[in-house]
Amino acid sequence: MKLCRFKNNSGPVRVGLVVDDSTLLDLTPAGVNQMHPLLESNDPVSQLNQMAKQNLPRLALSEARLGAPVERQEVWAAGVTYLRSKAARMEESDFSATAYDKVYEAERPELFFKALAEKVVGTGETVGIRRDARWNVPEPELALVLNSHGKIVGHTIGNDMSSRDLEGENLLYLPQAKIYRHSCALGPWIQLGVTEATAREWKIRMEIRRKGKSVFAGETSVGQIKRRFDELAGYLFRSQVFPHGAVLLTGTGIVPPDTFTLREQDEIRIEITGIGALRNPVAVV
Ligand code: DO4
Ligand code: MG
Repeated sequence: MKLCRFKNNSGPVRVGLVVDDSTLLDLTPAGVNQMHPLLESNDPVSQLNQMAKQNLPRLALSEARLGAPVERQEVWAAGVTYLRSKAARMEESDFSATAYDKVYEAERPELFFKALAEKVVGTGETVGIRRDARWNVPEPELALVLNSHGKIVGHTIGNDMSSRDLEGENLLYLPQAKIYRHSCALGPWIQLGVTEATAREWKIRMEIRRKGKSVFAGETSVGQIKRRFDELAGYLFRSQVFPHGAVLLTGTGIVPPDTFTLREQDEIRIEITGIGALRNPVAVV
């Protein structure tokens, strides 16, 4: 069941249900103006199934402008959860290599703040590459949608845009490598009601196109994430509260070759089977 935020021609952002690959149900007449109460409820899927039986306005998905499926949640990210990510970071940095090696094996995961909800971009919107960095990549990641109790209520697609030269120069530059304008994309919607076992069967694919030609394509599987989702969520909620819930990116397992850097106007497409596809053009910020 796919829950989205959208705008039609005019008016405020609405909440909708994507019922097949091309149709959206507007949940406004069912009294749903925000995703938050649904995400906090015990059984959002049953509630939405009931609502979907009502005679709700339908519109073509192609006519709606989808917004990032996030309202007031903080967005956080886990790092070095795939062997591929550990290897790539150890290569990019001489003096941080040990840190990446250790955190992959450690009991406590790497977790870092990524974005405020209002700064997240949705599908179709521009993601940024820093003008003061020379090695910039997308990081395609499964994102867990957590309610205020830390329960995983849904999954979406995330892009943890990163500047590898800054990150590799000094670990203390990580916030600058990771948190800047348009550095986080989420979307196109939240897939509700899926267990971790099912999500672990999903594939993650990324393609980057430049002037209409494919310049990078890669694939991994969610099953290769080293840590359990409830372990990551549990650490995030330790000694912390998220009254509006949180979104947690689970780390990247697709890393383009070291010779690759993004350029303005590149097009990034990230697909997670079982969710859909997140598409973003690139701009220098
Ligand atoms: O510490 C570096 C960041 C790791 C990361 O973002 C990832 O593995 O996805
Ligand atoms: Mg990442």
